[in-house]
Amino acid sequence: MNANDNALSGAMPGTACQSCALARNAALIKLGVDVEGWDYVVALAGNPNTGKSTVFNALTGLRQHTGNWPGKTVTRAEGGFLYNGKRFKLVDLPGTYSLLSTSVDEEVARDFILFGQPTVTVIVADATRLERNLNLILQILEITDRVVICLNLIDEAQRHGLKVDERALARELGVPVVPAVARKGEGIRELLAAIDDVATGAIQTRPRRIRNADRRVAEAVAQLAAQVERAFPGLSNARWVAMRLLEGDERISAAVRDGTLGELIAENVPVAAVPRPAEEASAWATAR
Ligand SMILES: Nc1nc2c(ncn2[C@@H]2O[C@H](COP(=O)(O)OP(=O)(O)O)[C@@H](O)[C@H]2O)c(=O)[nH]1
Ligand SMILES: [Mg+2]
Repeated sequence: MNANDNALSGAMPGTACQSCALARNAALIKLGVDVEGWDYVVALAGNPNTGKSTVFNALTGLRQHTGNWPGKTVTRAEGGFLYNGKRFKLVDLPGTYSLLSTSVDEEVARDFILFGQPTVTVIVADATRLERNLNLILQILEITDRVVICLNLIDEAQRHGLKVDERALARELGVPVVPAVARKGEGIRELLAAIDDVATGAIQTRPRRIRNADRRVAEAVAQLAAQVERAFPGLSNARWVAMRLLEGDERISAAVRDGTLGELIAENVPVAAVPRPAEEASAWATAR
């Protein structure tokens, strides 16, 4: 399947905001990510056992290293790949079922997507357990609109007589969906193309966001979101922030109070922020 084959076409190049790029870099450095030498940062998220590590290895080959998240005993794998002449840094997030910060793993994953502002977040989903995986997918779509879904374990789904209509799913979720059998390398090429298209803005996503069923909750969220937006103009996920504030989320409340929430203001189109020496290219895997 072609990654563009999903009713999400229509390039809309925008302008890079240098101060946004600097703020994002500062946030990434705080999260322990070396910002030298990349054009784009890609986060890899997903439920445990969906083939995340397999996808990571297929994308980065041997160009990877592991360490810990700053101040946490949670391990992190990082790697890089070269695609279409651009350097992508790939950061593996802990496998989680949700992003509600009820465990260190969930907190690490959420903070990275929220504060690290990866250019693209790839969610590896298990095609045999789509319903369960949709929980995390929808939560991530509330935070960021730059998402690609890797619908993995298609071979297992077939073995169980399951067929997922990935085009309908892409339409419903508003982001590209790439079917894959990561263990055999199937779909990796299409995944790379989709990541590149979302990173450059060649594909504009329209993420599905859940509306509150209860009118009073919806009104409270809308009111608070408007205030959040006034305080932090340009914030792309004010609604999500408003919902966390209503829940009494300590970390988000603190970020609003001390102004670090301003770091979340997204650029229109992520563009290379840090120039790097040409010889560094040799340190990156060349993706197929
Ligand atoms: N059948 C099948 N198995 C896969 C596929 N991708 C990964 N696996 C297997 O699923 C298991 C979990 O994969 P892993 O990458 O460790 O998952 P993670 O926990 O999400 O990082 C491993 O045994 C993989 O070899 C796939 O597309 N098809
Ligand atoms: Mg893993």
